[in-house]
Amino acid sequence: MKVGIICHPSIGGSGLVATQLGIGLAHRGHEVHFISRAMPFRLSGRESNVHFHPVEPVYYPLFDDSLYTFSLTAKIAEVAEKHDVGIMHAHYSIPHSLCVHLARQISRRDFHTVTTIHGTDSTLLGQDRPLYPLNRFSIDQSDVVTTVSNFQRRYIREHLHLDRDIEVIHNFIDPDAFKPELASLETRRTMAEDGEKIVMHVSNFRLPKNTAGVVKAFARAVRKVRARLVLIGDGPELEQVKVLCRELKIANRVTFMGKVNPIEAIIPNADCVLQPSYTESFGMVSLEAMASGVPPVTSTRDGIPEVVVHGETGLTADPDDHQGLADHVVALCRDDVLHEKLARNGRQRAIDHFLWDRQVDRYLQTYNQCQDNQKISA
Ligand code: GMT
Repeated sequence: MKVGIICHPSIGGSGLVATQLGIGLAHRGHEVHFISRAMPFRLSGRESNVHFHPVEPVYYPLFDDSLYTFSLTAKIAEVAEKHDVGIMHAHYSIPHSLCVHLARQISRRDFHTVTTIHGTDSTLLGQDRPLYPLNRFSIDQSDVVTTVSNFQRRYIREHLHLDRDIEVIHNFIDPDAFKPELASLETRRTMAEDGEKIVMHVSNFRLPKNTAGVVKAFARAVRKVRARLVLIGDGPELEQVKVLCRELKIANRVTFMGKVNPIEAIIPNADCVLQPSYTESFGMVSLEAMASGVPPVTSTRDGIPEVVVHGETGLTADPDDHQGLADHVVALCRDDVLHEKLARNGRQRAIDHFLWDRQVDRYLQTYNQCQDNQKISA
């Protein structure tokens, strides 16, 4: 099979899932064509059966933007024709699903279209009024629509008013890449002093991630346990977070690491991850933590409970319940028996429910189904 994958290349869950899917398909011998503005961050460019097609921006002095959707549409059509690609898979619908739909209209090579909705492409950004009708229309034009949690499917049906099949394929993890054995004293010592527990948060520091809630909960927890907050990532809320750390007089307890890639050898050194998002279709960091044997303290919202089972594989609370979140952090720092139980169960759940291999097969079945349907109607 020849598959085109269209994704956002920067650090983020949708790009990560798209990349791992492409690598999984390539391992099975399929030919994979990534189409994006830059090399997706987890791709080396040396993987066999994998090709990368950069989308060149078009600048014209009359316009402020780079007319990306035009260039992307043209590139998708060109790749389909030149490489005889039969499936084009858009990850994150805005603007990819529209570009794929338009490319199909202009390409001389007919192809099937798949859209995977990841989160804010249907919730926050997807509800933006100027984007809404075009986004809804282009998703509906896809031969197949998938999303990453049952919560997200319900949301799409109710809020995008789409009365059509939407398949849930949960996100996935490679348990050989994320594993407890990667913890090392040497790496741990780059983040915290001996005897300090590590509470870690990883995100793009946007409002939905509730980074202020992370700091407020940690400020309460640190009154009871000797701990350090390790913040990984970068984004618009970062400066505000620094100010809050100073106001709450915990700046000396916080380490800012900026963007870290790869993250596999970092997460296993944490005693817990603290991810109290306001909205999250799935929550890749909590899954990465579980696979790494690190219990997540996370929120009760949206798709998170499909990943983290409260009291079994992690602990959850309302994102504004700073005391509840703090109590969970304290419990994990103090209670070794609880920590060990959640760590063990979390890794097992990651393997049982979110295995990379199995979910790649689910996507392959979906591709096969849309090809079979076409043959039947032809
Ligand atoms: O929608 C976003 O905020 C960005 C997107 C991304 O590209 O990282 O994140 C979404 O997709 C991830 C992968 O499927 C999910 O793990 C995240 O939960 C989801 N984010 C939200 O729903 C806020």
